[in-house]
Amino acid sequence: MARDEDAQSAVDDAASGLALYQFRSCPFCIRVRKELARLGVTVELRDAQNDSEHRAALAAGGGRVKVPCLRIAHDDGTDEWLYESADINAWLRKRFEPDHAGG
Ligand SMILES: N[C@@H](CCC(=O)N[C@@H](CS)C(=O)NCC(=O)O)C(=O)O
Repeated sequence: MARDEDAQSAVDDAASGLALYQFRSCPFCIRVRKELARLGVTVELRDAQNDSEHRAALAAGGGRVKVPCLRIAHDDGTDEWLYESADINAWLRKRFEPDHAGG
C-alpha cells in the first residue's frame, strides 16, 4: 500500500504501540502477517513459541497462550490483547486502511 512520507510516518508511529504474538509457521499468524504486509504496517513480531519471555507475557497479559494475539497499547496506559486472526485483521483494516467502510 503506497503512502506519502508523512502518512507512512504516522502509520509507523501508530504501529509502534502494537506487538503481534505469534508462531512462525502458524497459518492463522501467517494470515495476519500477510494483512500487515498488504497494509504496509510494520509491527514488532514476538515469537511466543520459542521465546519464553514472550510466551509468559502473552499468558499473563492475554490470559492464554494462543496465537495470533495482537497487543494494543492504548494512550491511557492500558493494554488490550486481541485474539482471533479474523478479528485482528478486521481491527487492522479499520485502523490502517484508508477510506475503510467498516465491517
Ligand atoms: N481461530 C483462531 C485459531 C488460532 C489457533 O488455533 N492457533 C493455534 C496455533 S496455529 C494455537 O495457538 N493453539 C493453541 C491453543 O489454542 O491454545 C484464529 O483464527 O486465530
